[in-house]
Amino acid sequence: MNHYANRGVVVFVSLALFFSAGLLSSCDKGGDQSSAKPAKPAKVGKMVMGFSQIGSESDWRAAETVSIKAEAEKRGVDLRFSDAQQKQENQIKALRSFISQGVDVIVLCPVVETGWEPVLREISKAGIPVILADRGVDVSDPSLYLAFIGSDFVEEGRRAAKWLSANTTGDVKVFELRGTPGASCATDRKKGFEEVLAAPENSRIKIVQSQDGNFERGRGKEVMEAFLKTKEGKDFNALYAHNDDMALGAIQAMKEAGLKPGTDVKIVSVDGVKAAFEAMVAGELNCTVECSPLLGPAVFDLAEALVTKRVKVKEGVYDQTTAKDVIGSRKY
Ligand code: GZL
Repeated sequence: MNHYANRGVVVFVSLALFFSAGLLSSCDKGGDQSSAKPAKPAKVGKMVMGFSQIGSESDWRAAETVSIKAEAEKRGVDLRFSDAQQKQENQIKALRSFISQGVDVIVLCPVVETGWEPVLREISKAGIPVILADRGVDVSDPSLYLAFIGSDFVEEGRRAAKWLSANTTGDVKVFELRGTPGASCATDRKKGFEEVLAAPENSRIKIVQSQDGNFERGRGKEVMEAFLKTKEGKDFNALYAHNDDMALGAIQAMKEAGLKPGTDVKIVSVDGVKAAFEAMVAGELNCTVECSPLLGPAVFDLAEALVTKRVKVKEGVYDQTTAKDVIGSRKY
């Protein structure tokens, strides 16, 4: 599987300069330039960005959307925002619409990893740069997008398992509430968690059942209600939820079933939304692994570098009234 490079939340500004200088363009594998339009000239005036958002399935997603829209407003960007209600076909429709609108740059939060190659090739032929925000794609030609901005989901899974290992003793029977099937963050959070459990010192920790909750609070509650009625559901003592919203739904179900979440069942989830902190203060959630949704500044820094073909350097003006104060911190 040709996974995107996963380097945490990093702005590949140097990569952006490299690409925007036309040294690398989004062309088909093997350097076939015929299918991709030549790089556009530097944009002057208001940038037009097409943003394909997954949906509004969780508090995390809502926070990401706020971060993007606030940054667009702050920078005076013409943001064409599309909410796909977690349907890939809606995202693909929006991407094609951005091509016909002739946007300067496209940002895609892909709901799942596969199925993007045809539309990404159409975008490449239109000469529009693509930035992946939040989740990754699995494509045979990584030049179909210029950079990925988001978290290291494998590491998030490792951190969840390491917390569980450090904060439990004896046999631990884990129920896993998975995110959207095929989403890079769900696949990788599972991968990282299982990687740590595979260590010999963690042989006492086992996943006894694993179900999809689609990152939604309501589904998390429903799935936990059903699980509690099963044989394993009567003999488990830990929950690993791929996001806080599903954990909070499951906590509701456990309380309604007479269990004490956070005490009878150790609960670790991912995201770090405010409701998770409220649950930890209430003693109902034990741990949340942070995954920042505040991607707006990084996304716009990179988009501006790609579209304007420049990164503005911050500079000041100094005179005799300020020289004494700053001279000690001058680097040149
Ligand atoms: C992770 C993001 C996930 C969050 C969920 O980067 O894609 O999707 O963990 C959200 O809360 O729905």
